[in-house]
Amino acid sequence: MTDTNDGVTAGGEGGMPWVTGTAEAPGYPAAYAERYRAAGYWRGETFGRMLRERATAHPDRVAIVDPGPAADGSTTRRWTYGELDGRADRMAAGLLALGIGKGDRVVVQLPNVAEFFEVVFALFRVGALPVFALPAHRDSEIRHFCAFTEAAAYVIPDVAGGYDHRELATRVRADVPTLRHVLVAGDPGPHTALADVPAEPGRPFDGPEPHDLAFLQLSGGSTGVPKLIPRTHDDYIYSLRGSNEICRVDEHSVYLCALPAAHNFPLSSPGTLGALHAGARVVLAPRPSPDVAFPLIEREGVTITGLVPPLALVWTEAAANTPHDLSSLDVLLVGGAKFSEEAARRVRPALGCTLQQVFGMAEGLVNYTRLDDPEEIIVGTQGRPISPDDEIRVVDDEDRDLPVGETGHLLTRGPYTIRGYWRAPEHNATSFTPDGFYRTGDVVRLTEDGYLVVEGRAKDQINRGGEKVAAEEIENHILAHPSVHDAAVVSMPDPYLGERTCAYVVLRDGAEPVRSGALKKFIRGRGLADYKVPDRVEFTDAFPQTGVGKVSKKDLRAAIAAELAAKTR
Ligand code: AMP
Ligand code: DBH
Repeated sequence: MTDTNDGVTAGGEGGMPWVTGTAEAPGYPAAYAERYRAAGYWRGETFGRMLRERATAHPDRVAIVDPGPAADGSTTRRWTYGELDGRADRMAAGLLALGIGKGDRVVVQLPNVAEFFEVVFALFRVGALPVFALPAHRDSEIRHFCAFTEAAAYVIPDVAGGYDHRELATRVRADVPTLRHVLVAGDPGPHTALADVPAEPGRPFDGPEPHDLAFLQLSGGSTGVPKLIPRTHDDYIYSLRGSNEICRVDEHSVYLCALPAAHNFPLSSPGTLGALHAGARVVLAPRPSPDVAFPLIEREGVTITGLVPPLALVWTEAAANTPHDLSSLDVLLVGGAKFSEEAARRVRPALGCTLQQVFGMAEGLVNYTRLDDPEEIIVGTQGRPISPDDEIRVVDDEDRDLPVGETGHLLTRGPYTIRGYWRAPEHNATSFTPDGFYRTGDVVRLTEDGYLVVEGRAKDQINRGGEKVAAEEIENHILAHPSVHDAAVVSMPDPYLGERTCAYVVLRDGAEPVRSGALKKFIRGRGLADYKVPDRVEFTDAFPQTGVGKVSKKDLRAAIAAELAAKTR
């Protein structure tokens, strides 16, 4: 078999060509693409056409509700499907006039505002690829996304969460020669306002094909720099359709987007794009806290939303004495990190809605508990896959399949799981098996009924309440400090976030001593997302080693866990 994952020139399974691949991202082998089409998963849809169809069928239905800054509803914007479609068309024409077209990459870093959808659907329509940055990202991440993707444009808010993104854009632009445009939702400062992007329709253009890439999503990753995940229109739209069916999202649903809109979970599980696919209504929460979200649920009649476990805990507690009527809420999805069984049991009594656990990944595979599952499955498992054609393997360290019920590494392949990261052939050789299974890095157990229980993680990543931190990325920032000889970042248990980050540091012999606070300040000063700054720094003389002389992170995790336990005793 010549089945490799290194790009379009490689043979697919059985010598078939990769029909959907490009030189930049391995696609699905022809035999699989055929199978996924024949099964009716891939239906030849694109996002641009999807929105047009919804807008034609029901132009006056509300698509997006953006409450704006005022809590009393006075700044609320409501865009109908017709309006969103028209705006996406005008923005698409404007982007083309700026020279942004098919295949170009555009880093989109917007908070939960209506413009996110206007811009993203305009990019979908022309076939330019949004690169979904999170609002928390700073110089280090944004510079990497712009430079690595050779982005033509970067889309930002003016100020969000007290941070001026225009200044960040000015710095990044000076370093990245391909970056021709900075487009700003709001006051543009030295850049271009989205509102000033030329609106007159330009020349006709070829939109993307259903098997073309739609966007690049971010991986939480475990390596020095975040990997980019290439998703096609066809595969992603299938995951939306499947999610809508499982989560019972239809045109009467109202989806509250409480997590950052660009994240894969609120984007697609079933998320804002699922809701728009169903012709439902999307309500954008500027922040996920109960004081913002609960009034929105009441006022807008929200029926479904998704949260990470720490927020689900906060909501569960706040619901006990809220004056707001939350009775419209039917479904609360919880995922992104493991939700403890004990916390899961409290959701229904407190919020009066059905809990749906979701275990997903931007690389593809998404598992849900089903709404009519028995309580024990809902609280005790992380669900089962969307698709009958999601292939699941649980294997030992040598890739040998384990009997059902045993705990091992989760490998997966299927109709909406990527076959490789974007422009990362070397990494792909280890992140995927030769026959195309994605190595998730998750350690799971399969129940007799085919449900997955997440038991742990083999990848070098800390899951900080759903926010993923790649250890190596942070270690590299720490190693940049002149007094540091070596660094190892590990997770430590935390009652609220599940895990936090602890950096073990060995200082150089005879180096200027440095304190924990100063080191954190140094790391923050390198311009990275705040959630990646280590929560704790421990200095040590040497790292414990494994049998083969590698740093034993297992021992470091055990050491910090024991130290924390001793303190709380
Ligand atoms: P990413 O690859 O960055 O999209 O992050 C996906 C990862 O988040 C998964 O591989 C898991 O490690 C983790 N994850 C997502 N949902 C859950 C969940 N419900 N329980 C445990 N881990 C989860
Ligand atoms: O953590 C994730 O990446 C995630 C969680 C739930 C995800 O991508 C998803 C659902 O689609």
